[in-house]
This record gives sequence, structure tokens and C-alpha cells, in this order.
Amino acid sequence: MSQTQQLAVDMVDPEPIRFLNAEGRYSPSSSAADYAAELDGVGIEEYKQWYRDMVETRAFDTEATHLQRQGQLALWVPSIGQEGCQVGLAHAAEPQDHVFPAYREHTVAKVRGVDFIDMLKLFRGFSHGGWDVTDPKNGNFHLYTLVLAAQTQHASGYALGQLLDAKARAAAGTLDAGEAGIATGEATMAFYGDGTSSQGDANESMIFAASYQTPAVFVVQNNGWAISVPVERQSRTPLYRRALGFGIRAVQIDGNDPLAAFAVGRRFLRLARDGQGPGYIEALTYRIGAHTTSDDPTRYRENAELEAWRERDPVERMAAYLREQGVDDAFFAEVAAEADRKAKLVRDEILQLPPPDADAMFANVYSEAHPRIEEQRVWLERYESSFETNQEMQG
Ligand SMILES: Cc1ncc(C[n+]2csc(CCOP(=O)(O)OP(=O)(O)O)c2C)c(N)n1
Ligand SMILES: [Mg+2]
Repeated sequence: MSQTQQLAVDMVDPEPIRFLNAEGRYSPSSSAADYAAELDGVGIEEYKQWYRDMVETRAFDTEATHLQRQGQLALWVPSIGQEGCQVGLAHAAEPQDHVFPAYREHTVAKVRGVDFIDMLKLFRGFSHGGWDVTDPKNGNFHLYTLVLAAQTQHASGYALGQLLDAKARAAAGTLDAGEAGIATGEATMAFYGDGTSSQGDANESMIFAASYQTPAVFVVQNNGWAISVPVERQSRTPLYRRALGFGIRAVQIDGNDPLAAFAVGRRFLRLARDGQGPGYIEALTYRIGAHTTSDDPTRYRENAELEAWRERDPVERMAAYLREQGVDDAFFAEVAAEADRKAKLVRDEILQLPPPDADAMFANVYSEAHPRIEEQRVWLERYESSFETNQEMQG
């Protein structure tokens, strides 16, 4: 056995932090006790909203997959199965916090205020990003990033900026520096996947966060797979231990338990805002669907694994918890009907959107005119108009 394997075996991991068991019963793991107070003040209305967010996003997600299958989207990235950690973490964030997603964070996007229709625009090729990050309605939710780990650098840099701004305010005497560090009053959360944790960018981002003690919280949704590569091939240790190696506080949570995600997210974000440095949350979850609509997971994973995770579905778990609290059938029926209504609305709206102006793709490359880009624009214009000429000739 190599030394690396030996080290991995020697350290004992605490149980992942969990409040709801697989059946949705309140049954905290030993590691959860320290976080229970973070749920104080969260009442049944909040829990019902979390459930609604998950169900509406799932209905939208399913509709988006249908749209792709019907040729209306170029690609779709399903998030079914991962709504639990997303809903908890999204609600743990404060309005002033910033969120840098990968591409599968549809529940987080929804909670922060992004419209479903805007989430589809990118995948229909109708927009370079989908939504306006500077519009306050979109909750500081930055653009989806398909280049793995690029967003971890954006997030780490943004958090450094939050810290430097706070330092400048402290120097100007408008902010109390506090004893533990500089309280920024706002934090940055970066989402990425288990596979992405192997990228250099993700690791460099953690070095910056640790060295400068920035208010960054890294969230790794460990869904077991990077397309067809299992997480065991990516790492000889549980992923959260890597963050410990960088000197970042890190824990592992049950990623299908919205309560655990909320409690740990709330604590880590608050510590970050208070000047106590960065955090790292490894959420153990599973993607129930394909990696994207271009993938066929039956080629690389076992049905038994999928079924075992279906048993731990975050939406079902939350429903069971709500029922235990006395929430009745009428609520669940109303949520289901509203989710269907919104999914249908998105379908109708996306099909009616006018196609974008082709010039926009050239206009957005450089801030000023560029001869090569102009050459390409003219070429496309001529090419497009050649069809009109042909049609006229045929007519
Ligand atoms: C820099 C870069 N390399 C490779 C890819 C191709 N790619 C897209 S998704 C993916 C797997 C990512 O897995 P993970 O980080 O676990 O996220 P998940 O898709 O499971 O949410 C790969 C290799 C890419 N988009 N960007
Ligand atoms: Mg993954």
C-alpha cells in the first residue's frame, strides 16, 4: 500500500452533517449538534418555501429536457437530485452576498431571483449569458460557467475585492475592524463539482482564499461523477480534506438534506462576513439524470447505485418532514399545480422569443471596433443575404 493510501485510511472522518434522515425524520447525526442553533428561527413557512422552490425547479428542469429533445435547445444540464443542498445554501445566503455558479445550479438561481426563461436563453443560443448580473433582481447571481473551475477564480478574486474594500473603509474610519479580522459584511459563494476539484484553478483559488483570509465559501457538490469518471478516480481522500490541507475550515454534509445545507451554509457565510476567513462545504449528493442531454449514463453507472440514491431524494425527504409537521395534502397539490403552470409558461414563452440580432455576437467580442471581427461580420452578412438573393431568383 502506498503512503498516500495509508494516510487516507488512518484519518477517521466524522459522520456527514445531517438533520433529516433518508425518510425525512428529524434525526441529527452526531456531527450536527454543533450546528442545530443555526436552525433557530426557521419556521414552517420557510420550510414550505424551500419545498416549493425545489418542486418548481424540478418541473422546470424536466420541461427544459423535453424542449432539448424536441430540438428547441442546443443542450440542457439537468440538476434533478441536487436540489436539496442548493435550496438550503441559497436560502442561507444574504441578499448582499455574491454567488458564482458552475452550470447545474438551477435551484440556487431560482432562489436568488433569476427567471427560468433567462436560464434557457443561453441553452437556446439566444444570449451570451442569459441574465443581467448587474440587475438587483438577479440577486448577485453570476453567469453560468461551462469552463470548469473558471468561476472559482472569479469568486476568489471577488472575495478578495470584498476584503480590500472593507479594509479601505476601515482605514477611512468608516468601518470597525474588529478583533478577529476585517468584517466585510458580505461573502462570496462558489459552486463547483467533484471533478472540477481536480482543476488547477480550483486549488489556486483556495490558496488565495486561505492566504488572504477572504470571505469566500467554496461549495463542492460531490455527485459522485465527472461525466463518466467516478470521484474515486479523482481523489484518494474525501474532498473536504483537501481544503483542510489549505488551512480552510471544511466539513462534509448530507447534500440531500436541505436543513444541513442551510445550517452549515449560514454558519460558514456568517464567519466569512465577520472576518473569520473562508470555508469549504462538501455536499454529498447524486445527479439522478444524465450529465447533460448529450450523455447516456447507462453506459457507465449501475442501476443499483441510481436506485439507492432515489431512495434519498431531497424533495421526498422534505415532503415527509413537512407532513410530519402537519402540512396537509392541499398544500402539496397546490405546489404541484403551480409548478406545472410555471413550467408550461416557460415553454410558451421561450418558443415565442424573437431570435437575437446576429450582429450582437460580433459587437460583444471587443469594446472597440476590430478589423478581423468586422471582416467576419461582413462575411456573415453576405452569406445570409445570399439566401435572400437565391430565393428572389427562384421566385
Ligand atoms: C476546463 C474544462 N475541461 C473539461 C471540460 C469538459 N467537461 C464538462 S463537464 C465535465 C465534468 C465535470 O464534473 P464535475 O465537476 O463533477 O461537475 P458535475 O458535472 O458532476 O456537476 C467535464 C470534464 C470543461 N467544460 N472545461
Ligand atoms: Mg460531479
